[in-house]
This record gives sequence, structure tokens and C-alpha cells, in this order.
Amino acid sequence: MESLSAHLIKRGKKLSYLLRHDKSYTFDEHGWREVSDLVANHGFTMEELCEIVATNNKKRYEFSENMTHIRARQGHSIQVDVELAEATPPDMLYHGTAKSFEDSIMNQGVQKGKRLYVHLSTTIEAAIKVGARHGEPVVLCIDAKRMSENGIKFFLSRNGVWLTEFVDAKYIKLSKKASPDLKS
Ligand code: HQG
Repeated sequence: MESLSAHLIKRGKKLSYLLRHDKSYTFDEHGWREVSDLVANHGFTMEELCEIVATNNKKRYEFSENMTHIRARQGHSIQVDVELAEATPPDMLYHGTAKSFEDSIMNQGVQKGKRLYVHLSTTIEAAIKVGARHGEPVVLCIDAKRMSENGIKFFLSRNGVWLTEFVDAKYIKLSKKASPDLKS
């Protein structure tokens, strides 16, 4: 039988799709979706949503103050404004990707693709995990300090993900294969 945590992870993935990528629903301009819609049309209970919001490993979701609406804090492909805070980034940020994308990125820069922003991590460990979703992971070190000094905007989501529109290849300081020595 499926464990409770495995079940919650599966339901969390469904929620992720429904809050970030579902083009069939008309979202509020700030990315909010009605809880009543998730209950009536997608088989969620309020209790289950509360549990996912509270236990989600990356704190991906949040309720509106009156709990009638829910949204993802980042990661959307749908056009919404989740009221991200512009902020000065740390000097160095990391982008985890797959080795097979590396040459293309070194030519074209890091592009946001279908999402609204390029996602950057504060640690090499986190970036390795992001990259591993796509294949053999590679970590690109991003000179966020120089980007910021050159007027490029950064945003920090409420769950700690750094976001920016595009990373030109000139800001990629070095690219290393994710290896045990890099992790240490
Ligand atoms: C790559 C997860 C070729 C880019 C994660 C990435 C993250 C290029 C892929 C969040 C390219 C897009 C986002 C270029 C970029 N040539 N490939 N010029 N520019 N790429 O999934 O950053 O768990 O849209 O490197 O933790 O992997 O869902 O982006 O490999 O924070 O909350 O194109 O998703 O968060 O893939 O992941 P994605 P991502 P959650």
C-alpha cells in the first residue's frame, strides 16, 4: 500500500501542476486559485490542502489570509504576478542543469524557457538536485554580483528561490560537472 507521505507527494505534484501550469483555469492576476474549485473539481479536501501547504519540502504553496484561495510561490508557466520581492542577490548563485544542455547554455545563456523566470539556487547542493531532474547534473556558477551591478533585476520568492529573466553566458563564471569534490 502507498505510504501516507508518498500519497501526499503525489497529490502535491498534482497541486503543483494545477497552480503553476494549468491553462484551462482563469487565475486571479496574482496567481490565486479558488480552494472551492480544487475541492469541487479536483478531488482535494481542505484538510489535505492544509497538510500539503504545511509539510511541503520546499514550502511551495501558500493560502490567502482568509484561506479561500491558494497559490504557488514561484515556478509558474502561466502569466501571473505573484508579487515577488525585488532584492539584491548574494554575490554568487548557482544554476543546476543537465550536462547535455551545457554547450547550448554556454552559447545562448540561461533562458527561462516555458517558465516566467530562470531559477537560481543559493547552494551547490540544491543546484545539483535541480539539475539531476534533467539528467547528469552540472552546476553553473552565476556572477550575480556583477549582474546586479549592471542593473539586472533579481527577485526572491517567499520560499527562497532566486529568480531573474535571463543569464547571459558572460556571467557564468565557471561550469563544473557535479562531482563529489564539488559537493564538499
Ligand atoms: C535549461 C523546480 C539549453 C535549464 C526546481 C533547465 C527549480 C537550457 C531547463 C524549478 C537553456 C528548463 C525550475 C539553453 C536553460 N539551452 N537548455 N540556452 N537555458 N536551459 O524545469 O531550472 O521543485 O523549466 O538549465 O527546483 O530545471 O518544481 O527549469 O535545465 O527551482 O518547486 O532548460 O523547478 O522547482 O527546465 O527548474 P525547468 P529548472 P520545484
